[in-house]
Amino acid sequence: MKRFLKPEDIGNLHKALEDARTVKDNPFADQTLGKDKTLLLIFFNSSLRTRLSSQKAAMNLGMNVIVLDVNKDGWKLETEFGVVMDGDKAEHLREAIPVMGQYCDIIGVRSFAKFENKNDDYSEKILTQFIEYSGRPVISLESSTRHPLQAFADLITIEEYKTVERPKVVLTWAPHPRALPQAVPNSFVEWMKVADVDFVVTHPKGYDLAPEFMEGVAYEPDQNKAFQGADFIYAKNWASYTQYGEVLSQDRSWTVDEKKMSLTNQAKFMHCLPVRRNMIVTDAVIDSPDSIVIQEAGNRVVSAQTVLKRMLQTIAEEKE
Ligand code: SN0
Repeated sequence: MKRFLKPEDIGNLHKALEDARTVKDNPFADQTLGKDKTLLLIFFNSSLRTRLSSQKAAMNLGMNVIVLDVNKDGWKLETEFGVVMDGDKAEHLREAIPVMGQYCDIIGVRSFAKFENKNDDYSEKILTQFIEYSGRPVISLESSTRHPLQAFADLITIEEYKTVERPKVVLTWAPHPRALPQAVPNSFVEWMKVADVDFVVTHPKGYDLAPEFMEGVAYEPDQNKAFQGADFIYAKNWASYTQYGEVLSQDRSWTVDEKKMSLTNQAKFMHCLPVRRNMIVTDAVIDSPDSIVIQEAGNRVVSAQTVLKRMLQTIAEEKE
């Protein structure tokens, strides 16, 4: 495996879930696979889970890890091509990326949507340059349009907690004070589409996700109707795609509360975290025994380790 951005990159999903199970049951079985191999994690944005779980996953595989927070350390980086670099940015990504590639075997990149220009974000301007110029396998640690390590961990969690063969999974928009990216919901939709689940998305008017993600996905405008009989409620805020990057609603009637959860089939509550309590979800719901947000975050190690293991295997095969 040379890159990890979307479900296709991991191949057969049943096999990937089996691998994840193996990794979870015996996390230290592949310590020699990562020996003398280095993972480099580059952050253009904040992180708690992604940074720690990727580090932990790499350590479980015997790897070394280097982390660079671009905003705190290093030179200010220019990302645009063809500009006269007479401002405050000392180095261009075009040199910085291949240099980073010299110091590692696998590279992970976090770079959120900037919301300045829909086309720049949806063409994955930064991530694409890492794929093109690093010379290394690349893992998205949340790019402008996707968060695949999160979605894979979500699927692993759903597999673990489902009580019926084909659970009903609901992705619901929920209010938030700021404009948040569509990466988490886009990836969640993309992974649920290929998973063995009945999947429904619910959101207020104006919050349709990009058509390339929503194609073929069931949409229910009435949140209460969507919740009926659900086995998993996955809450997330995102800013508008059509009115790109705008916050069109902070309607608290969309907050996930006990009344709405009572319409479900005693659904498990999920969220990628960080979560704004009493905006996205009430204290009572997130603190209830049906909330599995911590276990979900725990599975971030499993998803990262399953992906890193595949990449290390590819590197080993190429050496043979
Ligand atoms: C990010 C997002 O994509 O929604 C990361 C989620 C894994 N979330 C935030 O930026 C939350 C920031 C806030 O102010 O609550």
